Amino acid sequence: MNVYGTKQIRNVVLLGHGGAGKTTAAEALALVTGVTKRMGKVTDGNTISDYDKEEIKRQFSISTSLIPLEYNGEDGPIKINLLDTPGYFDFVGEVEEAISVADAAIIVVNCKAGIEVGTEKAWELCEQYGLPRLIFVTNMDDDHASFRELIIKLEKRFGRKIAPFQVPIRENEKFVGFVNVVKMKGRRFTNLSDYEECEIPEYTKKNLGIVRDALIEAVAETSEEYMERYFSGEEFTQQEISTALREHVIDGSIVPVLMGSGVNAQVSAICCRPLTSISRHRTNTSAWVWTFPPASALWPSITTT
Ligand SMILES: Nc1nc2c(ncn2[C@@H]2O[C@H](COP(=O)(O)OP(=O)(O)OP(=O)(O)O)[C@@H](O)[C@H]2O)c(=O)[nH]1
Ligand SMILES: [Mg+2]
Repeated sequence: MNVYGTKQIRNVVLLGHGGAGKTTAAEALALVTGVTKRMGKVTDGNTISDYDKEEIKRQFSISTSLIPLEYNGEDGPIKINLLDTPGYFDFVGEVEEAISVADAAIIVVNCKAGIEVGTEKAWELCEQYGLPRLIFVTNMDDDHASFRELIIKLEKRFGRKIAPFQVPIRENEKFVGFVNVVKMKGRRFTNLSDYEECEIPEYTKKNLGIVRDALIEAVAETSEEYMERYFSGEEFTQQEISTALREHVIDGSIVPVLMGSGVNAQVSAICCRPLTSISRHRTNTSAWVWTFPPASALWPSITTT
């Protein structure tokens, strides 16, 4: 077993409404990162996270559980302590405790259910604790789940911080992959979270253009020099885009939205890479100090997936 120093450990909290799909996403992440060889189901009562007798009986999380994942980042292995919290408000104390030790948050939103009270609560807590976060939209396997409608609702509720970094690819109404908006590349799932590169479908291009423009504007806002270059029509390099977006996620001015399906384990490591590249430590009881690894270690998911 690897021994990890403090700088290689990331505490990431999973937040969201009851039944949104946190435990299932955690189970899928455990599978795709090799912690387990089989994927448990909440309904079968055999997930790593909901192991308590009451949780098995009731089929929802009651206490926060920790799922340690090992992940090979660009700068070597890191350990991600995934904290799966309960969504039901009766157990909100568990959520607050988990947030108080977290470096970053993943807010899980069920695409079909949309924004729920628990989503709003999760967002408020992240604001309160100043946590960098991303939104993971799950249930994309549901044929009636509209990602576009959800994005509109998220923007309306949480403002322009909301930045879809992926656009879904559907074939015969089935979710089969996504477009990486930062790299402008198509990805088609092959097995679980694995994927191969594919053409960007024509029908996605209109939405993709809108989303991409918004991201580039965010990059331009990073500095006056960038702003001038943007207005003079100059293109940014891939490295510049990734670095600028990373800075915006860290300072909370951008919240990436990624997608997948928990039950089909189409979660890929993208769920944890961007925000888990950030580590922080407490200097005293009231202040947090953020420390960042080199830029190359950040945003690998966005730049390499
Ligand atoms: N079709 C589909 N079902 C899902 C997906 N993710 C979760 N589910 C189902 O939704 C139900 C709730 O999922 P959980 O993972 O327990 O949700 P949770 O957010 O952990 O819920 P709490 O522990 O109550 O906060 C389960 O029956 C899952 O099988 C998904 O991506 N697609
Ligand atoms: Mg749960």
